[in-house]
Amino acid sequence: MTPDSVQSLVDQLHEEGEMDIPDAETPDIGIVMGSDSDLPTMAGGKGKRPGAYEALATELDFAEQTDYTDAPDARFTFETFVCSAHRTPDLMYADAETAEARGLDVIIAGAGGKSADLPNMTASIAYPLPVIGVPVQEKSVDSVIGMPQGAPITAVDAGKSFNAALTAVQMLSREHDELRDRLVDYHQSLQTEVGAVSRDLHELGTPGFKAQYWDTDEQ
Ligand code: RP5
Repeated sequence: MTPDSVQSLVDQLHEEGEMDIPDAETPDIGIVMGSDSDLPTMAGGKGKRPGAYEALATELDFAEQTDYTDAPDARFTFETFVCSAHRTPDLMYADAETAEARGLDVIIAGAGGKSADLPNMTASIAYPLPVIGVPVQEKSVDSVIGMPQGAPITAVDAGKSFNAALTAVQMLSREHDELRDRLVDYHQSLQTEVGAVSRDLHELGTPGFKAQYWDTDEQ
């Protein structure tokens, strides 16, 4: 029997799928992960490299939508859920099955372990919505990318949810010039950083660069 905590989410997703809400007010990107223990990898933080949350919220001016019926002011938004493929298959199914009706344009799905089935099952159920898989660990790569012919998934390298977010926005940017501009600006900022660091390394010399950029105990 499905517990109330799961069933209420399943019901909510189906109710949202029935609502007639303008596309501009629904989340554009759905992020799902197999466990909240995946959050440091999927969002960033807790000693992990920056994740999808930083890419979207910090670099590309998206807002996280936490109430489907009350969109944030930001035009572009994402939502976040935990859906375990093996412990809550009903929730995984409902999330993927309703995604298109709820106005999502692309899903980022991450899972860890050797049987990281959430991304590929989500891709199968949500089809034709595109799904970008994130193997949360190295040992998850084969199970995330190993889809049979005719059942597509796009995937990033282990742990690189930041890139999954960029890929999702690249997809959206084909319809939204504003997002294309944000992506170009972000790439420009990366170039600017490399240029500045290169000049400092060249002009300060290696010892001077270490003294300025590195922690003293790293030198
Ligand atoms: C964790 O369990 C993994 O990080 C994975 O995402 C999560 C969910 O696995 P299942 O509950 O689907 O087996 O080890």
